[in-house]
Amino acid sequence: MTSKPPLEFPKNFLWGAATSSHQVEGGNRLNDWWEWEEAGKVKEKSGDACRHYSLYARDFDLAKSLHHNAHRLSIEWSRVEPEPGRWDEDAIRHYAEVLKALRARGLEPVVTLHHFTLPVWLARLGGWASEECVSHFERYVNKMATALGGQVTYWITINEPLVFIYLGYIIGEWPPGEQSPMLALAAFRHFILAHGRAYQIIHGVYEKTWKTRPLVSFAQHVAHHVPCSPYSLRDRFSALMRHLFFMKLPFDALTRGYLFFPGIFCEKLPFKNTLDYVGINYYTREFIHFTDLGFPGIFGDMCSLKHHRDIAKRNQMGWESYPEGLYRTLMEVRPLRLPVLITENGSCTPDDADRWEFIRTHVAAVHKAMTHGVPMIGYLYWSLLDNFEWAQGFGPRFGLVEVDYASQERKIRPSAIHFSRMCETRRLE
Ligand code: IFM
Repeated sequence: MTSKPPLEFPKNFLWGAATSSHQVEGGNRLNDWWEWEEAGKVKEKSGDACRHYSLYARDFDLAKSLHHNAHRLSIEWSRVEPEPGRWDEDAIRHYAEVLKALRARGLEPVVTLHHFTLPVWLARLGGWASEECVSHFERYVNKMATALGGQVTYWITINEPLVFIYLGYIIGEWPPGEQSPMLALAAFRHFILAHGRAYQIIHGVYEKTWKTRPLVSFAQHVAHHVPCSPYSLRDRFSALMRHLFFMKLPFDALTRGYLFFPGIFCEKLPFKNTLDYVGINYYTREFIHFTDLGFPGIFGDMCSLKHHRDIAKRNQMGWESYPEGLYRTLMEVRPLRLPVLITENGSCTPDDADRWEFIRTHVAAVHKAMTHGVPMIGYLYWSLLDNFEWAQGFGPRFGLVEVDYASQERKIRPSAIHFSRMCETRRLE
């Protein structure tokens, strides 16, 4: 029996892991999530989280020792702008130090400007449902690009806007806890406007101040949507609607410059081509079944199909490992003719062997897409550390590195070592 040749990756491929401020930093008292936690809306509070705000250098040492050459993190808006228009220069200096610490270790920073949390003052002004939020975001982006731009090439304006909208404005599980399709649509429109403006602002600041070219995108959560029953036209309709809304619509808006959803809205935007690359957060496939023809009913519901014979193992969040879905997603974005960065992909599991199997098979899917013409920039695993998984608290363990929350000790998992071999050799055996 002959063994398969290893899968080779290009020299400049980015390998690393991702985090976000509220999930790891600890003590983010000035944002809407902290307030939500204090109000008892979730089972666990983020508290000190991984105390990464002070332990970042130690954590980056770990990433370096694991042969990562890139790292994604987010800036905590509520720290740098604790009141409208008032900048906390210490917090800005902190993030400048964080970026320097990454560069000093040979890690390329990938910086997210908004990862689910809002300063409390902005949430009180109506958050993303209010158009005012767009101009506040513009001011914040301008300040960050000016203060930190010298260290950053890869920017992500907004993380997973549609997840945020679904959980915050449709089912109300996250702040602001709304269940309003009208507010959801307003927030969606404002996210699109905010991204477009942020794109223009970052490019403007780089042209004027840094004389380099940034690469700006957003991180889109993409699930592979399939009908619960392939024989049901109604299930197929809902799966298609979900796919159009969650995948096609945002990319069309940001590349072609119009917001269009059949029968619901149509608007020409004041910008187009505002993606320098595509950021994909991929985790699983979702089985969808029809509920009704209203809004958001047309997007159907998820069925669990617990006993379906084709379904692979599920993780602590109940998500199935389905690498083929990542390959198909990448093939679907290929016509955009933009480079693609996997901005998140990961699994939370008590069985670390499953984590490595997850990584191995998903990286193989990325490689397959590359050989079929998708220009890949890199792969960032979610997450470097175990962390605060929002409404699910500290239960789900996504980390390459295990965190003991009581002692704040870190322990490298075997899957991290397997992954590090791949990062070092740029090949998957
Ligand atoms: O932890 C989250 C992250 O904040 C956004 N993407 C999905 C991850 C896992 O649920």
